[in-house]
Amino acid sequence: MEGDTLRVTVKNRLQQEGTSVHWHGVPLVNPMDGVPGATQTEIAPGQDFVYEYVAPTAGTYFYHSHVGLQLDRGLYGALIIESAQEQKKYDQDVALVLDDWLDGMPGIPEDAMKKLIVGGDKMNMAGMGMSALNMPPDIVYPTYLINGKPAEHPMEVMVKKGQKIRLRFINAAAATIFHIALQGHQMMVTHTDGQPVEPVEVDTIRIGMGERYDVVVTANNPGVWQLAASVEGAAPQVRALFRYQGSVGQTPAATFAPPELKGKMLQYAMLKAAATIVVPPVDTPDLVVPLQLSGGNGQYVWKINGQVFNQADAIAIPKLGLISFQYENMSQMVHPMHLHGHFFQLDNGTGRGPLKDTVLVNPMQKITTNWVSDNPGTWAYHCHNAYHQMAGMMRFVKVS
Ligand SMILES: [Cu+2]
Repeated sequence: MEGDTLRVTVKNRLQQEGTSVHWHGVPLVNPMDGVPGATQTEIAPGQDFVYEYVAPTAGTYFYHSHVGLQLDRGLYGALIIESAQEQKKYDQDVALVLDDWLDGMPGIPEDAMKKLIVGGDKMNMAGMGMSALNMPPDIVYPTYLINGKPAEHPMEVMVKKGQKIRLRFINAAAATIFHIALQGHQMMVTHTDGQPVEPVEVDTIRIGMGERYDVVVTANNPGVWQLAASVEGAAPQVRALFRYQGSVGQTPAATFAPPELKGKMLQYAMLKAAATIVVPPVDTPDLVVPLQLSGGNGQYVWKINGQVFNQADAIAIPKLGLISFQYENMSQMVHPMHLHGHFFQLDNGTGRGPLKDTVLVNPMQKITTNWVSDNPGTWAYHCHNAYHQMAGMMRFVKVS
């Protein structure tokens, strides 16, 4: 519950690796943010660490290791902070965590990273000139999961006719953008990255790594339906089943792609912050930060303003300023850019753009986000493609 104190003891029982836990999207106090080098040292093998903070803002979040490629080995979980005020207009609340999985199939994420580096970004070159929605991903994984289950053994959401179901989609994948659709139904989008938006009804949602969407589905079409998450730019999909109680309908095949995947897709320009949300004033920023995203072109190196993380200084941000991050993606890959410790407002042309903490920046696209630097400390700021992050696309920003 919002306002509650969360106390979590992390016991690192890995044999040889340090770890940490980052509370993705939660605008918490800096020392609890879980970023080695910025807010703490790694929790050494055999050691414990206690995270304790007041849950500041209701919403759908997740937590994950912020060390190396541990996120891609499954060190993550859903974090739902309930609102004390919100009136519940739904009968069921279901979190659905999407993931891409290669660990042990065979090899480990570090092997995948080596292949990417040796390959010199061939996938990226293959995608030259394609639209953002069919760019091949860095890695086509051997399997994909929803709540730990592959398409052949899907999890089932059991519903009754007449119910309203809140679905919370969390993309915990390391390198996969998904398109989500529910066969036979539309989805009413109510939140992005935990924060409420004016409801908008769509057939399909594009969700980047680190993004979250909450939707409400009205169960008005009995049957057994495919809830599909299709991999952007590649053939595979993963699915859950949406099963009405008492329904004798046939179960769709694992690979069946609902026609809704080609229906009305949620665009950022359709999202407006809910009326209850205070958005930053957008007129006169105190600091404009141009952020050029680059990399690829035959080398698996990803940069912000021409520098990789370990060559760059922290970006100095004045406290309590209005900060404008102005992206220009000069590369041929999509980058889900994530800011720790703050929500930003996406400038999507509506004047009331949604508050988010992660935004997909498409190839050759320019995007502006504005945020108020009201949370002092050193915060990480990076691409949420774990492999791009490891290959340099990260910075610290120091709010002081
Ligand atoms: Cu990236």
